[in-house]
Amino acid sequence: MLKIWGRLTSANVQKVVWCADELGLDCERIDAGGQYGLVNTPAYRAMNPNGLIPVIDDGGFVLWESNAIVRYLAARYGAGSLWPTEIPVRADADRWMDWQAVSLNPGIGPAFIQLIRTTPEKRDLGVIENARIETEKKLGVLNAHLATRDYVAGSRFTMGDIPLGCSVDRWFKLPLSRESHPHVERWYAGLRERKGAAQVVGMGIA
Ligand SMILES: N[C@@H](CCC(=O)N[C@@H](CS)C(=O)NCC(=O)O)C(=O)O
Repeated sequence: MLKIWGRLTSANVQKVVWCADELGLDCERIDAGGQYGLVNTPAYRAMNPNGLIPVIDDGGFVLWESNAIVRYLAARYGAGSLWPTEIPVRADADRWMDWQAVSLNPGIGPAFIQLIRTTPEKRDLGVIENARIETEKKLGVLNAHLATRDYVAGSRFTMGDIPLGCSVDRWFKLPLSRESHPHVERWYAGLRERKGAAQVVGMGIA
């Protein structure tokens, strides 16, 4: 059975839980990180020396780094579905996974920390505004891409939609004013209907 370590309030853990659900995998999730601790124990550090969540153990194969985990599960259990077999389609899905981590998340992350994890008197409004401006620019790029396709890698849902879906879900739940990105909104509304997304969508922001 697949084991997943990490609290469900983490968007990075949500990616893995959503992916496992899409693939119909039998799995056990163990709360770790945040108020659950565990990440500084020697046993956990032996699995992930960074002391971060998520981590998986799939029949003795241990892996950390959320997008790498999504890729691994898709490749191993989802060839032809989450893992496109056409190489250009797979490269497209891959590209949007990298973009989520290196372009989109650096804007959403600071906005989340300031608005959700920082008390009002300690909030830095300049950080929030910069994060908002950067994220709106990035969502404009995604919006233009989704104007001509149903999902990030084309006409079918793939692994590429999962990390972005978690990031956009988080962005839409943040208490701040947002610009309209109709194609992103249409795509996100479709993702919300998926059974695999239920735990992510149903999660409050904390
Ligand atoms: N790049 C890593 C980032 C992992 C990460 O930063 N995880 C956060 C939660 S989103 C964490 O472990 N925070 C410490 C904690 O929850 O105790 C990944 O995508 O897996």
